[in-house]
Amino acid sequence: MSTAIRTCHLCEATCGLAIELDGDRVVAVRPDHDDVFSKGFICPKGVSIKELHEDPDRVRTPLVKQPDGTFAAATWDEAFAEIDRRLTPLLERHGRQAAAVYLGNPSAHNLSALLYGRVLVKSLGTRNVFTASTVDQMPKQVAAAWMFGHEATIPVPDVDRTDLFLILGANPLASNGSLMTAPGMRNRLKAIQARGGRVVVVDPRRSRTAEVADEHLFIRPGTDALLLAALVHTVLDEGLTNLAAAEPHVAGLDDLRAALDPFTPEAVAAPTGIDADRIRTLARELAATPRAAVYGRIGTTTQRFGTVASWLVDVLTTVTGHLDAEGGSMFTLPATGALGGGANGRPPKLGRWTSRVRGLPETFGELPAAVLAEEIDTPGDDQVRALFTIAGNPAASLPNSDRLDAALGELDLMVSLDIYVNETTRHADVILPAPSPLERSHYDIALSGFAVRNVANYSSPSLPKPDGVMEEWEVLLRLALIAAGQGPGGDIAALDEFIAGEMVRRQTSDPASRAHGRDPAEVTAALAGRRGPERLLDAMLRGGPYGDGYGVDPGGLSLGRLEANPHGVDLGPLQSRLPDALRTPSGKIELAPPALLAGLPALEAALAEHANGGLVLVGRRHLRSNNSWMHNLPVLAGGPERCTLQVHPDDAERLDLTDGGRARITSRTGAVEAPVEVTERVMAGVVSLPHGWGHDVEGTRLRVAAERPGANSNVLADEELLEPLSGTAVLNGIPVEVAPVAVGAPAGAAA
Ligand SMILES: Nc1nc2c(c(=O)[nH]1)N[C@H]1C(S)=C(S)[C@@H](COP(=O)(O)OP(=O)(O)OC[C@H]3O[C@@H](n4cnc5c(=O)[nH]c(N)nc54)[C@H](O)[C@@H]3O)O[C@H]1N2
Ligand SMILES: Nc1nc2c(c(=O)[nH]1)N[C@H]1C(S)=C(S)[C@@H](COP(=O)(O)OP(=O)(O)OC[C@H]3O[C@@H](n4cnc5c(=O)[nH]c(N)nc54)[C@H](O)[C@@H]3O)O[C@H]1N2
Ligand code: SF4
Ligand SMILES: [Mo]
Repeated sequence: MSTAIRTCHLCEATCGLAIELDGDRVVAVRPDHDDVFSKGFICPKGVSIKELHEDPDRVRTPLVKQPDGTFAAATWDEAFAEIDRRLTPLLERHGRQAAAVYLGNPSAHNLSALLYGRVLVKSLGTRNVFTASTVDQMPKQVAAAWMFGHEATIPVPDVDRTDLFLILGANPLASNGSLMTAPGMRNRLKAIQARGGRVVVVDPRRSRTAEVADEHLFIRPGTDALLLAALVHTVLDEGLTNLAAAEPHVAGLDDLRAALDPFTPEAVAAPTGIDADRIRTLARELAATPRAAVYGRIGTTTQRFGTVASWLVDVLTTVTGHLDAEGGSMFTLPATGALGGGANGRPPKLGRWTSRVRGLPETFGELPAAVLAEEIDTPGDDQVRALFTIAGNPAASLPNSDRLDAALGELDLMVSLDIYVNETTRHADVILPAPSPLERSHYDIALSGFAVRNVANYSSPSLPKPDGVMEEWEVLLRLALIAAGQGPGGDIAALDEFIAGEMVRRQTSDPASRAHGRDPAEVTAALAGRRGPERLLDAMLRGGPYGDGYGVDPGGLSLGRLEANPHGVDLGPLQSRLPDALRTPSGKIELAPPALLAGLPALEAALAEHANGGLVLVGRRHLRSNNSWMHNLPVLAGGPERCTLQVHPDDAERLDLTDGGRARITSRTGAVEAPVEVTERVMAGVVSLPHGWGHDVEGTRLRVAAERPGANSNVLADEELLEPLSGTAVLNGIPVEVAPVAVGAPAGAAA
């Protein structure tokens, strides 16, 4: 018996796991009580890693689609030869724009995809790059880029030291936190309350987090920006403005004041559904509490005013004196270097090109994922004919799933780097599997940049890689070489050398790096003996802010040091980072960038809106689910039905819906059916259905998930409803109609 310590890669909380092994067999997954950050917290998904590892449905060899539509196992050589045989002539004939890439959420928790995904993208040379960001946090990135100068310079709530925590549109007790890496949120919230602090949740549903909070304010979906504007308005109007230590670094306060003039608490009360007096007192509480943090997540981003709401979250923090302050919202300094590092003073990279069909602008190098379907199904020059999906399930995750599903079926070539035959990959011509999570190393480069403490934690593979398993970074490099026209047998070791050499060159010439000024040959020699992600990670750590500088500071971090500390290395609480963190052309925090002020006229128009009896749909997450892809694991799949339509009793009565009965939900784009859950936990006028379900399509290999398939809520999400400043899909606040399904009516029959 032995125990392997590793960090869970499944969500953003980065919990420490202790994997009990008997030889190569997993006996149990337990919490790692010695993990410097999670200290023994894990959730049921962490435990399910055993079942994920053992899942008989998990793809273990490359699969190639046969003429009869079934998949046959193939060798890696056969799979790459097939891709080369089909991709190379396609690119020659139709050009580089005929290829598209979609990178899904697990890529953000995956060293291979994070460090080598871009190599494939670059090698393809296409502008048709899509990720889950534009169904997620892109509004926050756009707001951060304008305010702070880099899309990754996003402050995180310093939860462990705050005394007033205002949470909008997030349910960390289910999601375990997002853009706020903080394992064990329940205990962290309890600790706020134990020290006399308060937690206030703004949500159209009484979520699990709202239930444990000191106060819950129901809000009409899509109106958070109005509430936030009124909170800022009140602070400015009542003379409560306090920029605190950020004062010398703030620009645009007067422009902000003028722009927010229409948004009084009285004006937003009707559209938001929140009492004007409560808005005023909340603003005063935020201003009067020495340590307070404001945090908005999915409910504030994937909605029609996502970028404005994301911007105003940090404006509110700033004008109440809580930006870059202990217990407020702070910038991290991760071990691999600040995410927003690098060049100073350039405006954000936005709108440098547009999508072919709808002419929508790119955002930081990617196009809105909501246009993927039309780029495939609309004929013309540069039509997308080949698609690579990397750890993504767009058929379940993007708006108007019916259209996208049909479009995926029309592609000339689809290649998926994935571990399941699911709603998306069933359309692939070739599926290339990834190792089991236990067979690979892990370091959360992306999420440690949003952690509420600075922590570094590396996990070696817990189990040896079985014969025939190929690392994802090697697969990505092989694909990159095929895309570059070098055929299926290109020299990936040479390409990897080149990539590492580029990193060394960047480090040695970057004044912020601890390798600055060093001889690149010497640095390269110090990294010898490692390759792939380990070499790049070692370089990032050693040149990073706590690094050993390749021997200059022997106590500093290196991959070797992390290997010797499997429970992680704690680098301490967040520290003030102003003005170093700023990368705006002015070097200041821009409170009122014109590009964001441009979102206010539409917001002002929303002041005239009030409840009209129509229903809007919002989503929700459950602790035992993870987007679309963990429904095949028995330990998570059991228990009560989770894909239910939550309906307020008043609406249920009006619409003749009964608890436990079925409803048909219809939007502009489609219709689905789901069991009804009548509950006061959702506000009147709002219905809630979780996303990531709908596993009843043909041709998948998800035996457990297919038993309780649920309905795909993205059939209802409208690809035409986009938040204009970031190209992010509106996934919360979708107008729908709901009607009962008569008992005994055939499935799919309209009621
Ligand atoms: N209506 C609605 N839609 C939403 C959301 C919502 O709240 N409401 N949320 C949105 C958000 S926040 C996100 S992030 C997206 C997620 O959207 P996606 O990233 O497209 O979808 P996931 O469900 O995360 O699917 C992950 C895929 O990665 C595969 N996978 C898992 N592990 C690995 C691995 O180790 N390697 C590889 N190569 N593949 C792996 C899985 O089999 C699955 O196919 O969905 C978005 N869609
Ligand atoms: N268990 C589990 N954990 C996960 C995931 C998962 O699928 N399952 N997904 C992971 C991913 S990819 C992400 S991005 C994160 C997301 O993490 P969170 O943002 O915490 O996600 P949710 O739990 O969906 O919480 C969003 C809340 O917003 C509310 N909401 C909807 N519309 C509005 C609105 O207009 N205004 C306001 N104020 N609230 C609104 C919903 O009712 C819901 O309670 O979770 C991650 N963690
Ligand atoms: S909270 Fe997230 S990181 Fe922690 S065990 Fe659960 S899934 Fe893994
Ligand atoms: Mo996400």
